[in-house]
Amino acid sequence: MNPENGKKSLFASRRSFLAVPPALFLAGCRFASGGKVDSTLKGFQRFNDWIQAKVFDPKKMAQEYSDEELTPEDGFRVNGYDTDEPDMDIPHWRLIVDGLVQKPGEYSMEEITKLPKYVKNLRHCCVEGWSMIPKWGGVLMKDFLDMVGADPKARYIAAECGDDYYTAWDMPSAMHSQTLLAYEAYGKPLELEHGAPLRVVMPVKLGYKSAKWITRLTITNEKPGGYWEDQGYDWFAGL
Ligand SMILES: Nc1nc2c(c(=O)[nH]1)N[C@H]1C(S)=C(S)[C@@H](COP(=O)(O)O)O[C@H]1N2
Ligand SMILES: [Mo]
Repeated sequence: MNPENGKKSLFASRRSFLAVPPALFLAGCRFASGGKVDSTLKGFQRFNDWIQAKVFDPKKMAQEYSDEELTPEDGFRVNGYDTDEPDMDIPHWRLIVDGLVQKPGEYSMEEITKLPKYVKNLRHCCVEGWSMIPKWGGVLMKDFLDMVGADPKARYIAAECGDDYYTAWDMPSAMHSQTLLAYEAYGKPLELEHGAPLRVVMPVKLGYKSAKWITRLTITNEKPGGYWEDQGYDWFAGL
């Protein structure tokens, strides 16, 4: 693991970003909210989520970049709260889908990659104050949710990951036409450290919503938490 990217730098920057409004140093990223919310302000966070959900425009596109604007592959950063190499058993990997869905079950890569493939150059904005523009390849999360019969009127989707990370999204952001289940980066199979075999890419939100190594999606009406969200980070995290 690169010591630049691990837990240490995350905690170092958590301290500094309380003092600096994220919008000032998230180059190329326009963070819609106020960053870390003090736990005494839970009510404010709920209001903040409600406002962000209200103003979210599912038709508004995140910028897509040309190949010339891509971050060179050697600048494709790795970041994670714990490990960059969780134990994934990729040959036997299945994505578990449950909750408010017509066809709950375990879906293989073979079934997922049958959906239409999209390649998009999208900016990833980390709350720590850096961004990058990788070339992603994968399927639309919307196409997958349609395939499994996820209830489009359900409010949330919770994700679990192979490193015990977890996060969640509002349904409109999950159904957004730029939200990907990515299995490729830079035209090659996703590397383990970037979330293989399957990760989320959600350019309408801060990077901690783009879950790597996903193992389970649960469609629900009860608002789920997240690893960073439960520590006071913005739940909606819209850009
Ligand atoms: N499973 C999992 N997904 C995760 C994280 C994590 O720790 N575990 N970190 C998030 C954060 S904060 C960032 S910035 C990106 C980093 O993705 P990358 O390693 O491909 O740059 O992954 C996000 N998804
Ligand atoms: Mo991040």
